[in-house]
Amino acid sequence: MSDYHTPSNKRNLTDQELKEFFKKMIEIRLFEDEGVRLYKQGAVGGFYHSYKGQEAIAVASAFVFGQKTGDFLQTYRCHGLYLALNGSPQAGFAELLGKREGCSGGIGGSMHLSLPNMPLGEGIVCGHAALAAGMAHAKNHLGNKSPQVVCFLGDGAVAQGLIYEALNIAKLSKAPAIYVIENNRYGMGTAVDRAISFHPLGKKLAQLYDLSSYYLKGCDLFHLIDSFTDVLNDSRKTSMPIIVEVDTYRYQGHSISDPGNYRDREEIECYIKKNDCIAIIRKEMEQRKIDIETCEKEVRETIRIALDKAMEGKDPDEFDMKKGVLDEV
Ligand SMILES: Cc1ncc(C[n+]2csc(CCOP(=O)(O)OP(=O)(O)O)c2C)c(N)n1
Repeated sequence: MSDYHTPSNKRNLTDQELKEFFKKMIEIRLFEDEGVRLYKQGAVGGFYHSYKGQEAIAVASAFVFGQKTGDFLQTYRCHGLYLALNGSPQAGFAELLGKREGCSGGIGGSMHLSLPNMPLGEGIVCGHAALAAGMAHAKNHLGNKSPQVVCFLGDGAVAQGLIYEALNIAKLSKAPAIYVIENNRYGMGTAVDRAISFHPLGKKLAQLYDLSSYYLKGCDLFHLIDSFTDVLNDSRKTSMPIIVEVDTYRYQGHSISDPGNYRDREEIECYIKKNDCIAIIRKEMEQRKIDIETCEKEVRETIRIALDKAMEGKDPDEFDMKKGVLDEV
């Protein structure tokens, strides 16, 4: 589609910045590859939702909205944002493996990686949309407008009633939350066109509440960085909720046990061939003659060491398991 947002400025990334972004995107992809491998071996309990294909969105938003200063809420598809926010790959793997050294103490698992500024991977579709409104409202109330509240949702959230309640209250209370809808074209096995009666999702939702909206190209890190910068400036200027819809695609099934019978292999391959976010940044690096091989080697080593160390972790004991559940503990 050609109606993506046109950024007002183009940021010139340095070679060093480009390298760091590339490495982070590769880190997410390799993490997912290893995670899926562990899941298929039976080493990871619960469900596993891969972020493969969507890496540029997490990396660009962490960079623009503040890796350390923003507050982020994400769905169960949370591994990419966790790593983009500089979550340790070792603590991430340990969490997948249910080890007490995991980022959520080994009791959250794949769907619930967490960091101080990413308190959850939300399992309830759209469950955190109202939390984001509340968090943004609280910041207003406390006179602390600097940390940005960013709430990631899937396209499936737009079919949930809660999004309407959350946006209504966010608008009424002038809560400057940024809602980022990662439209990866499917909610489980249902294509978004079959699940939601209006399009474009972000624009129509925003019209309902008279809010700003942006439609972004999810495979293009450069476009995302420049566009998210416009979103951030808009949020600071208006101090109102904003809706961002990002056009993206998930490469793997909804979860790893999804056989994917609702789409052809050809559709996936065709998207990857034209729009892979890592291939796009790689091309720019090639043009600038940046040493891609060394970057990849370094990330592979980081992932290997992180996984080896995570495997050595301990299982949570009874005390760990009850923490936060029973008052007396
Ligand atoms: C309130 C609620 N309804 C249904 C489910 C079951 N469910 C889990 S994931 C999912 C699909 C969500 O798709 P989407 O929001 O597009 O996110 P994606 O998985 O594509 O990232 C559904 C229906 C749920 N977890 N919560």
